[in-house]
Amino acid sequence: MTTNKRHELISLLAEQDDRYISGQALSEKLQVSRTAIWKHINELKKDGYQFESVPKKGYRLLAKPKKLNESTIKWGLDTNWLGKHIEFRQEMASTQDLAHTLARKGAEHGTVVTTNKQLSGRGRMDRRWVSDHDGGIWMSLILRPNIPPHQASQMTLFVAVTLVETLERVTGQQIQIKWPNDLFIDGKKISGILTEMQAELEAIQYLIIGFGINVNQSSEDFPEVLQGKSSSLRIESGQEWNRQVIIQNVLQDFEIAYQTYLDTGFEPIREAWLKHAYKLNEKIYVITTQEEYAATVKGITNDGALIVLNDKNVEKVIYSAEIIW
Ligand code: BT5
Repeated sequence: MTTNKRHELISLLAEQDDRYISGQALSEKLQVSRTAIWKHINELKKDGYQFESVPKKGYRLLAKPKKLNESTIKWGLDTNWLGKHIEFRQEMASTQDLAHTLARKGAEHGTVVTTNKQLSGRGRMDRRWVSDHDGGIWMSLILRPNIPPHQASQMTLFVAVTLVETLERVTGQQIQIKWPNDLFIDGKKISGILTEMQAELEAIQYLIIGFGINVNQSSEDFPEVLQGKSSSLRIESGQEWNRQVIIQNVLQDFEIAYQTYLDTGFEPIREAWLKHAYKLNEKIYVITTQEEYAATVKGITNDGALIVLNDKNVEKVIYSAEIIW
């Protein structure tokens, strides 16, 4: 049975809610033999699906697996191009690295790379991203957008806005964006975004959008250096979350928002970003290679730089600096 048939089988079973569906009905709908259905149900059980089967009545789906893999993500995923190809491994060094390798070999636009644990997850400037725990979402998307390379910086902000909106809707938490790429709940980091690009002068060959979301970790799961600074959706909301559901929502929203971004440009994203901006109109301290000063956060430019007012009320545009928030 092909992977598609298998997804159809799971969808058919899930559509029944609490009712049974007979092996005969399944075999007719999927146009495969009853033996094939039976074999496949057994394979799905190994994947963590739980069924009840009653003679003369048929099968009933009792529980979906919690474990993450290619098929549990794909099951019920309602996208047109994002995640049609999913590269999943139980663990890997970094989803960014594998995504780069696949992209260089020609992986298609919308390929998703994900894993349960990263052994060398990384942030910007080769900082370490703690992700050797299977409670999070560690994911990289391969995109081949038809935009000029200088516009790529907008993508990090676009991803931040899209992630915030999805995570707020799914979890009911209030999430803020700390410029440029951190998602915060109540002053603690729950997610980080890393955009990397391979480009020529005129055109982007590919973008790798990586993001990590702390979902089900508890406080003890974070190393000491991150205590008090990092958090997870579970810690903040007091409940566990199904990672597949979050991933599916993220991918579905991302696909729609991506098209809107290509059609309408950056302005709506800038506005949405401002609504979620961490410390907007509040004081921060900026340290650059040339100077350091107290400033007030005012907004972002169209290329994603931070706009602040310094202590003499002069506007400054920051592309990179150390900021004490
Ligand atoms: C980021 O970098 O925040 C981008 C993180 C991107 C991670 C994803 S996971 C999937 C993909 N594969 C990868 O290998 N990476 C991407 P940056 O702004 O440089 O922040 C890094 C800093 O965040 C670290 O120096 C720590 O202070 C903090 N940090 C590390 N792990 C964390 C975690 N799990 N939760 C919260 N904060 C963390």
